[in-house]
Amino acid sequence: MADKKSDIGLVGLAVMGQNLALNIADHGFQISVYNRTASKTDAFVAENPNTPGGLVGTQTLEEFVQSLERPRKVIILVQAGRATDAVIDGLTELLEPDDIIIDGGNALWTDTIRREKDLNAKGFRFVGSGVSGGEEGARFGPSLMPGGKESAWNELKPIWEAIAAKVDADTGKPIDGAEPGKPVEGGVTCTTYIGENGAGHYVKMVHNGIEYGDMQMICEAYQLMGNLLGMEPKEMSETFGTWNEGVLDSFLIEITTDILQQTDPETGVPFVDIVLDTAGQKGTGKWTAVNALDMGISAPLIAEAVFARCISAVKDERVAASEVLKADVPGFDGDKEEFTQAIHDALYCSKICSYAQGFQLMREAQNEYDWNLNFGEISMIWRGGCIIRAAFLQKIFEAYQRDENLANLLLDPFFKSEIERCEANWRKVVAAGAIHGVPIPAFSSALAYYDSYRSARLPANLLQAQRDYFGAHTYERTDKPRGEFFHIDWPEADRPQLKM
Ligand code: NBP
Repeated sequence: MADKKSDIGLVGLAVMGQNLALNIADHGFQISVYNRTASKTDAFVAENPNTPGGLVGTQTLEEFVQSLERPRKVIILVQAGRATDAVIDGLTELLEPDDIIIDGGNALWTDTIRREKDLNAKGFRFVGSGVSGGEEGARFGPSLMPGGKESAWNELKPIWEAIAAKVDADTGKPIDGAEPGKPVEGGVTCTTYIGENGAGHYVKMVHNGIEYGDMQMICEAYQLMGNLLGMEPKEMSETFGTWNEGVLDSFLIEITTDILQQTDPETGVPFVDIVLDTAGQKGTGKWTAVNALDMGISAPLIAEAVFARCISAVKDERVAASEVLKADVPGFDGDKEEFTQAIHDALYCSKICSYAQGFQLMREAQNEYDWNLNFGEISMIWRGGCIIRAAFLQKIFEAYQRDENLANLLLDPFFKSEIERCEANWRKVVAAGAIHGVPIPAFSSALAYYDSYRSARLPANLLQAQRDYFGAHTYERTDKPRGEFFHIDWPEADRPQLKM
């Protein structure tokens, strides 16, 4: 063991843990590491002998805890859920008051709230930090979303700021040579204190929900290009590449451009064509959609993105249904170039709606949990290091700079004018999807969201009348103040009877 105590420790040496540990060590911090299966620790330390800060491999949790400088800072990067609780239980036997546990996994925010309460009661401090950007982000600069007591964050801050992504605010490109721990001049360090208890993990969850939406929207653009315009993957790649130069400039468009260029090493066919069309999921998108339903906030695009993965997963059933349900739809005979631009615009408008929904969720959650979220800062720490990094986030930042209490992104003057500019094409694409039988649930639900949100009057008056009819659920009147409820005695005799 090293003579000097380590600045920080990390438990869990799978993909994320190994990469984050190397990132921390690269920034000059000595880090102790521990993994349940000790052979992984040995191999990891042996493979990385010369990091600037130094890796200290430990074989037992006791040895690990003893190797850390006080107040100890321990990052947990194990499987979310029971494994995290098991590691916390083991640590609390050994840690001392004021020591800090940091959960960097994809924890459910309500688990984080529970854990923080329990740990605070035992005298420990706890930070639930979202870590985004996958393997690459963890290694070279993730977007980090920490939540918990501010005193705990202040202890962690120098390390979190050192290892987080640092990007140019205008271009989103990584800034080289930024000094560890120092905010970058003219740039963004992709971490900030998010808020109390589960706020960091909540914001990370919404990030993942938005990521589901972004991926689904790109897939819908791809499907329209293929099914309606007959484009081959290489041609699509060129189109996505062009789009990446404009308002859609983002990591996900960039990797899509690359993926569509790739050929399958075994067969030589476009790689994307040999990948089976069944999508998996780990649950954070579903959590976001479930939470939207629980809070009564409209976030249909994120939910549609989850459902799109669900229906993709019933491949055999879809193949069988395709033989039976043969819709009589016409082929597309419009102008290819014009329609390609229309797809671009539909994607852009839908993306604005998707982010509007994500930020609505965070706004409601902050009321529910008494957080004080800074939406402008949140959009900026997603500017680099994470999967949804995009030029577009700069515009969201500017929108919240103009009005920190913005009711909905759609009402910001910039986004309003962008939608007005592209709206006709968006409608054209949604209509084409319906006419030609191409499923585009994200594009269509985004348009329905937009049209609903801008409707002064929705048909919920009839719905409320139906509720009053069958369940005496009462209704409010257009000619009386809000909050006064009425009920009509629907005559029994006039009620339709169920025919048996
Ligand atoms: P995994 O989620 O695959 O977890 C594997 C790690 O958990 C191993 O170190 C394993 O130890 C340890 N572990 C388990 Br499983 N049960 C344990 C227990 N009861 N006690 C102690 N250790 C236990 O690792 P990952 O993919 O690196 O992800 C780590 C966390 O980061 C997760 O919460 C994940 O959701 C989150 N995350 C992942 C990504 C990504 O791109 N993968 C991105 C962002 C966030 P062992 O070696 O002894 O089995």
